[in-house]
Amino acid sequence: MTLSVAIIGAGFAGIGAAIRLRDRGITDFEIYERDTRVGGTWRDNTYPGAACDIPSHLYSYGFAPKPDWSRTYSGSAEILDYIDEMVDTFGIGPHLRFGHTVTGISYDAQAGEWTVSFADRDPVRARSVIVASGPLANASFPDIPGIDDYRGNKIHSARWDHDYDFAGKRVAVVGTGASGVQIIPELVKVAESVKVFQRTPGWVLPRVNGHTSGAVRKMFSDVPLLPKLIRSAWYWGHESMAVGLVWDTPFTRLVEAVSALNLRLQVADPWLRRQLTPDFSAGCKRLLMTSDYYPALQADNCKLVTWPIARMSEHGIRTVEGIEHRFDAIVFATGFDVSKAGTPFPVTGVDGRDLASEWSGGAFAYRSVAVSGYPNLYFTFGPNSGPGHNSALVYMEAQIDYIVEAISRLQNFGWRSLEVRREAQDRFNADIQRRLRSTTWNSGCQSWYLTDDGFNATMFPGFATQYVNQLKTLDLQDFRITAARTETATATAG
Ligand code: N01
Repeated sequence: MTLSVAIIGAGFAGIGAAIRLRDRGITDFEIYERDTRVGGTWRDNTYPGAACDIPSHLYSYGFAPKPDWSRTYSGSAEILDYIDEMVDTFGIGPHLRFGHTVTGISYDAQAGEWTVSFADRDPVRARSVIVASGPLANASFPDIPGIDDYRGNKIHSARWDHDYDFAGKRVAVVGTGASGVQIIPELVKVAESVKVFQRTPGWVLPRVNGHTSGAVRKMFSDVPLLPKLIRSAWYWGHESMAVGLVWDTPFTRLVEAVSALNLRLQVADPWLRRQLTPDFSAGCKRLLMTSDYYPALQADNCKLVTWPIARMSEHGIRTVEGIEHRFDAIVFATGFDVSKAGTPFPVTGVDGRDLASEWSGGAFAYRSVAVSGYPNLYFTFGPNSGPGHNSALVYMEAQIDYIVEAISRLQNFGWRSLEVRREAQDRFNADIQRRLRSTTWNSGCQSWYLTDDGFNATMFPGFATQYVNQLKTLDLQDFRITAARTETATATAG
């Protein structure tokens, strides 16, 4: 049996794609998930304090509004509940196949079908494949010498050990990115002592996270227009931030000035302020949204360490000036192994071509979703689809609708394949890379957005509105269509 669609990954993107496929009457699809439950990065990131730094009315799908978010910025548990609710409400459960790790996908041009191979079950055939495995799937421990020598507890932010009791323990946190700044205030509340190992300080803006009262939630449920208006207000508020965060402009200096003022208001000690002052343009790395990080750093049981880490020892961390810091546990808030080059598993396209080799210098695609030489294959959160200033779900929703439109056309017109033309893809990428040159991400800092060679395969250089607009129309003149039998046809409809 050949499925219409195989979806790889049951995080936000995979579940969203499933909902939209069903909306279009496509029901013979399966979702393969290596874990035992849905949720992707929100299933994995359950560290204390885990929350979204985008307001929930915006960090949700437009086609699945949730009027009763309990706070402005929800915690990971409520976001995971939202994903579970979508699975129930839209009848996605029967499509889920848990515990199956995909080991490769391969295209059969003759049949116009993909074979999806697994570590633990027989392969399946599908006409189209959606790779929704997400960029933040693989937790990454840093390459610190001696990391395996350490005998205490090593805990990664994305693989939290809920059985470990931090009360009364001497704890280190390595990493002060978006995850680190959420974890540190929570650990400071319970641990005997917390030492924070900072390599690069980030720009911080306050995050006011209020509870939404029962009355307001009821009002939002009764009058659906209200949460829509709130979503719209948040959307345009974030969209305006692009002017300072995506491009280096006078507005960037304004963001930096507000952030510096926030630092001055929250941190009295000038030396600590200096240690916490970034030396790169705001926006180059992800802006940190937190109101409790600076106060936590100044708690009596917390200390910021800015000496670089030389190595790890049996008992803790040795910094370059020769001091050994001893700990009961070390928390690594050191991010993810993000595939900016290569593919999450081997992808074999037309005539045996290998996507990992083509992407070895950095990934690229057409409008971030399709790649020439790999017909009927689509990526969510593919190359150059990342937002620096707005909700990832706005981008994801646009990708999903575009992909589902392409798959519906394939089904409805009985095409064998739909493959983006190389020249359209090259044109698109030349433009993307040209536009990236003037963005803050390429302005000189180190981040997970860039390859070691400085190639940006991750971010979209523009407003969310531009990203969404380019995915509103499936421009078929940019695709090669192969009819069900053997002849090749070029459609002109847009
Ligand atoms: O990871 P990161 P993250 N020695 O890669 C440090 C999303 N997210 O998990 O800056 C010492 O940003 C590293 O230092 P430096 C969001 O997309 C979203 O925090 O490289 N330190 C940095 O401080 C985000 O971008 C939410 O110098 C080392 C930290 O570890 C993405 O997840 C919440 C080191 C890694 O920061 C990743 O964020 C949380 C070493 N050897 C996360 N190696 C939302 O709210 C690394 N570091 C939506």
